Amino acid sequence: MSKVENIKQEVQGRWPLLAVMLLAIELFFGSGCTVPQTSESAKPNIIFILTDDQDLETLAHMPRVQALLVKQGLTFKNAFVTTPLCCPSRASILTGQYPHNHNILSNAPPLGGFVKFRDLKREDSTVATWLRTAGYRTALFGKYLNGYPAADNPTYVPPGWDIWYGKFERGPDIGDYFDYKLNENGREAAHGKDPSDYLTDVLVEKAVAFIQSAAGDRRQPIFLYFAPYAPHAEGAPNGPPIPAPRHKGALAHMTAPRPSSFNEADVSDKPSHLQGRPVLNAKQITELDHEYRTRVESLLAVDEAVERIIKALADRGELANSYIFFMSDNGYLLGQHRIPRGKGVPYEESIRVPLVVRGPGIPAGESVDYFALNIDFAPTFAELAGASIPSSVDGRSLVPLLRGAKLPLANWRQDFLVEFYTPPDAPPTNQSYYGLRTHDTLYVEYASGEHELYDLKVDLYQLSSLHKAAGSERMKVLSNRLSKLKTCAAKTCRD
Ligand SMILES: [Ca+2]
Ligand SMILES: [Ca+2]
Repeated sequence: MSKVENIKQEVQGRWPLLAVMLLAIELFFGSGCTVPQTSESAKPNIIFILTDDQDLETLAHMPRVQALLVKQGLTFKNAFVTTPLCCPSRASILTGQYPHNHNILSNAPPLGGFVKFRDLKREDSTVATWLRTAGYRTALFGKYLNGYPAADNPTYVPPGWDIWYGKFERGPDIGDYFDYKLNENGREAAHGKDPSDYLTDVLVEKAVAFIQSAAGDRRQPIFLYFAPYAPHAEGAPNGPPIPAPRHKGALAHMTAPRPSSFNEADVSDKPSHLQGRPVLNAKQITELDHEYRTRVESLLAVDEAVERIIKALADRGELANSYIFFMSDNGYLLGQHRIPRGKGVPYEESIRVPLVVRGPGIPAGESVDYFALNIDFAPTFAELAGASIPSSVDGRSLVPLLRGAKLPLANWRQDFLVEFYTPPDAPPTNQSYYGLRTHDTLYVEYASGEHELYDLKVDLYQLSSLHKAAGSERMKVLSNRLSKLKTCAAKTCRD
């Protein structure tokens, strides 16, 4: 039985009322419903829903996203981030550039973080400024960049945003799901512990109000950037995420997936910083199962938020003229390759993300194999908005792909760069690397001089690195291509 069928049965068994409701949602929002017409020349609304640290597998546990986006839209089966870490990935989403070009290499100074992004003047040219110039009303709800805001200017609103609900970085007194602060359009607002303060719910409340006030104005299309924290771990050191009180314990029986890479038996093929990892013990496995449950439970509020956003668009007669994108800023591991939790590594669970798109002209319930990357969103949104795409952009607009598998796979990009930079004071759990991902290969060069090479046709779970057996000729071909990509800029990244 597929995972989705599992969920369906689970939902039907556990919450019969929810099952009936989901059917009603499908019928209401499905292709058969009549949607009020908008003028054909009106620019489309662009809705971008960005979760935090959501790995691909967990998407199956979001029944509304399945009904309203997956069944009604196009799934990119090969969606990846070029750096599996929050701040570099989000900077890539905003600029359409690889980290080696926008220079936000990690989450905190000196390698990265919000203040560096601001001080490098990257905010003067982001997808928000481009779309605003193209006539859009732009709004952000939730997480912007790690380290936001600067202590000396907590009510700062970056250029390009008309409406701003930016969440403060967590701190000793600032949480991620409760007891947090938002910059609400230039006013610092503290939210407490009441169930009604739950971050995802507060953000969607604001987002729906924005749709109700703005999207009814046919003269001005909207760009809505909705970025809840779920399912990111809460606080340091890596506490599990906090579900909405109504969802706490809803999935008490769930355990983390156990792919063949779970607690990898032999890690002698791995680079030295991973070889030293002990086999996970029973206590660690109990903890990661708990974290998995709370991750999925925390996503249930996001699932509901997606439905509320879509309903708000439908109520305003704007759904048929709206593109809705759903993705995550990076993936996540729970026990694979003996890594108890986290991201950053170049393996599939870390770099692969969910990506679903619905909107005008997009086929319902289809999927495609093209590589789609986080650097592609800025040029995609610019093209949809009729904005000009700056020549600095490394990514490619996904618009030619949105009509399904019409373009031969060979006419699209065949590989991409994965880059990761370790802060000087980081624990020795990972190290800087450059990786080359093709449709059937992952090749990695570490700062230590070590290598990895996986043949994904036969080793999807990356259990046996072939770097020693591959032969110098093959390694050289891969290394040459990687050298080109790691210094590419704009056109040379896109070609
Ligand atoms: Ca993240
Ligand atoms: Ca192995």
